[in-house]
Amino acid sequence: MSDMTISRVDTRILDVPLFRPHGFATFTATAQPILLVTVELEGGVTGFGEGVVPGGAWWGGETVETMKAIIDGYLAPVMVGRPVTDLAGIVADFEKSVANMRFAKAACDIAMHDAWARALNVPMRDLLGGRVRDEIDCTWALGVLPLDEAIAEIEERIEDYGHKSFKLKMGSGDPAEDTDRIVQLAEALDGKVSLRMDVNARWDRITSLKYLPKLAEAGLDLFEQPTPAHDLDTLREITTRIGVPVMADESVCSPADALAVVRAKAADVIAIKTTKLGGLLESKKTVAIAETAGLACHGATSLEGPFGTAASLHFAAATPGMNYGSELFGPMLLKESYTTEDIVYTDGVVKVPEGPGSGLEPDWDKINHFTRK
Ligand code: MUC
Ligand code: MG
Repeated sequence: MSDMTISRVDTRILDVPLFRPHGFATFTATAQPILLVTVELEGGVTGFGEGVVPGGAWWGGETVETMKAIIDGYLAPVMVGRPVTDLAGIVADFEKSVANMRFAKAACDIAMHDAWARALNVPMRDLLGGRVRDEIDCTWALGVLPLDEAIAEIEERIEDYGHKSFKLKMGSGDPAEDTDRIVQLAEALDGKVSLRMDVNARWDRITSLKYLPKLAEAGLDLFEQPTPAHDLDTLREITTRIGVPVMADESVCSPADALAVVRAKAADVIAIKTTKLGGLLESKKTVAIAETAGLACHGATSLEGPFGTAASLHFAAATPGMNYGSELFGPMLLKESYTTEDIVYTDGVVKVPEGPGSGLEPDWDKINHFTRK
């Protein structure tokens, strides 16, 4: 077995254009900044991780710039010189140097998992418990779009990729107009596909109680984080009063947050993002809590590129509790990718890449092209 000692940790910021703008409640992304983290082992193997937030600081406060500073200055020194087989010990030791900053820690955790799996010449999922599934349903998300553009995009995605469910971003405009737009979209699609909404915690209680029933009546089958993350009482009220399953996203950024949601009976589904949760080890703990309490888990995205998306796919491939599909479409939103092979999306599912580690290899010409100067 090649020398497993971590010899070097590098970080570089990539600015990767999207094929169309992606409108969130308070921000519209036209490019995706991605912090590419590489972990090199003495034996010559390199693992890849991505530090990614959806578009920028608006979602959770971290950015590629903060992640780069935290990794370069504080997390890399904990890693370099130690065997990658110390992974759990290294991740535990991160807490001695850096509080919070889970997106940055996730990039390191994932790059170390990738390096270790590549050194063993096994797929990443073998380090995560072994095979449960080879593919998972993939929802497509529409940014905030006018009705005609939304219908056209949905029809195109059904035709090209067989998506059976769509997530609709809301929250940027007047709630009445926003709701009316989505109701009209649901009427136009007439139950042909599953429709969900995500307002990124930007509605208050009274707005949610006024407009979510209209979306329930229109047939939406999942409400993602309608109200602020900390307010579990309101999330529970929405969950119990309206009847449509509620998915907690911003409310769950750690295993402890998942336990709080379980105790508060605040949601039916948890959005599992290996980024916001601080990596694959922390995600395993989070799913264990949710699954034990009977909550469903959804393979969610922070719009990662290929390496981050592949890591989440391997996680879902090895975790039975990931039973509510996924939205692991990130690479499809990018105008171009930066690996030699693309992740396969077909017939409404996304397939777990095969091969050592994440199953993907870097295209260094593309990476250098996207690297921020
Ligand atoms: C989020 O909050 O869900 C995931 C897909 C999308 O369109 O937004 C991201 C972040
Ligand atoms: Mg969300």
